[in-house]
Amino acid sequence: MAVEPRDDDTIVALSTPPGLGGLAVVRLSGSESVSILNKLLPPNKRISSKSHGRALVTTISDPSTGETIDEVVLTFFKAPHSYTTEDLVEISCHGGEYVQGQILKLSTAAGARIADPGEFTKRAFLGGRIDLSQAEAVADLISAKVKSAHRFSILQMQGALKERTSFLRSKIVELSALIEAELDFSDDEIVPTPKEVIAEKINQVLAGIQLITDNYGYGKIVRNGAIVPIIGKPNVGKSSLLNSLLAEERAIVTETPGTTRDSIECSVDVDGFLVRLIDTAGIRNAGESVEKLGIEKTFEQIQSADLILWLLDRSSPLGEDDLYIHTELKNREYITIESKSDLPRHKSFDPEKQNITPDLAISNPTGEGLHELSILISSRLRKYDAGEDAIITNARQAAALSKSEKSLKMALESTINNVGNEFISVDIRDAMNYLGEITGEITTDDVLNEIFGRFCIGK
Ligand SMILES: Nc1nc2c(ncn2[C@@H]2O[C@H](COP(=O)(O)OP(=O)(O)OP(=O)(O)O)[C@@H](O)[C@H]2O)c(=O)[nH]1
Ligand SMILES: [Mg+2]
Repeated sequence: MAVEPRDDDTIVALSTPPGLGGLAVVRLSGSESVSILNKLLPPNKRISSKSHGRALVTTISDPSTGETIDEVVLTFFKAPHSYTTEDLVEISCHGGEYVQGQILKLSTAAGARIADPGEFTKRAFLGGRIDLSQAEAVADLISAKVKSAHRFSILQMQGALKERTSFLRSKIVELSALIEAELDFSDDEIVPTPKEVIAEKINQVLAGIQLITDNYGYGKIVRNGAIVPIIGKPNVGKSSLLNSLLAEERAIVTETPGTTRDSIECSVDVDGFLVRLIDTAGIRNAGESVEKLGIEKTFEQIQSADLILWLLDRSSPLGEDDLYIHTELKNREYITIESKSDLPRHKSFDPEKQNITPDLAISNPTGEGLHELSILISSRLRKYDAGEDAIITNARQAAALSKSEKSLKMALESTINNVGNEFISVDIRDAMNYLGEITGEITTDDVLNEIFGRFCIGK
């Protein structure tokens, strides 16, 4: 019969990737972790409460046969001073599949249960060591590939978002106390707070929320990567630029205009940002149906881009297709690039005459301007940063903030319109609870399962 997992079981899992490696780490966490592990250790080398924070070199054996499985290093962290807030042991063993498998098998035979994905971090949350935004940051830190993603996951793991939302929530709690006090007492017993004062306090919290929300766009760029299509008329060198930035021959390059029909997306680290470069079909007012479909897709990509790289071929005349693209770029963030700078400027290549000012010139064969382009891309992406450390990086956090903002706006409107305090107080309470969703003060099992289910096993 399957045993229902409980939060107070002692759990075990491999915390390093499965497969071969020099070393592997198996973690055990829970009140029984020491007694379980001691069953596998020689009597003179067992863990006691004095072993906290110390490394112990010992052997692990199969208690039923006495066979030595491995020589290991154990590190013991006594509750509550551990990652999970429970008694926790990290077993550094040799990184062979058999050894890892045997240690897991012997631990479960001795009473541990194999951990669910993210269960160690879930226990850190349930034990009150970290809040939900910090738990999410652990997952972000593990998946961070570039500097900017790493920086924000570290800030969030250290509690930047938690502190900011807790501060805003405390302001709402004060507000709620003010309003509810008036509900409990008559006007003779308490001097009512003027509605202007209440409105001002609501506005202050709204401004705080706005500051964090403003940075969501940047948070998405940092976490999921910036969407950066390379566009231009056919043959300007878009696919060549993609290849240059990736430093590999990823897209097909030919001298025939209209080579790229379907877009290709590749992720690359550009000066610390994860950039999702998209090579697109060249835009021209011609071509047969397949090419036309490709061009339609390019226009969609222009609309959803965080930043566009627009190429102009300096070795050919500036044409109607270029001018048409320019009109499509209105109100979009883009960098204008003069391509093929190793070739002479065509005498009819005159962007300045059309009020187009190239930001820089590049050449794929010589590499001229490519480093400058990387720097320019990162500095343009940094413009999205509202300078806020408490940045939200996922839709769950954004939704909670937006619900809180909506409730506060309703409370503000009611305050201005002299609607009774009992109505205002309901909206204020809602706003408070929605903010609590970010840190996990208010949460459901479903939300927790959804968040921790996305972690890998052993984290
Ligand atoms: N001299 C020179 N030639 C280049 C440069 N970049 C690309 N080319 C050449 O220009 C031609 C077109 O390059 P592609 O990269 O395929 O251009 P594209 O914009 O992707 O073209 P389509 O996919 O047809 O829209 C090829 O013959 C390339 O070798 C450059 O910087 N200098
Ligand atoms: Mg191409």
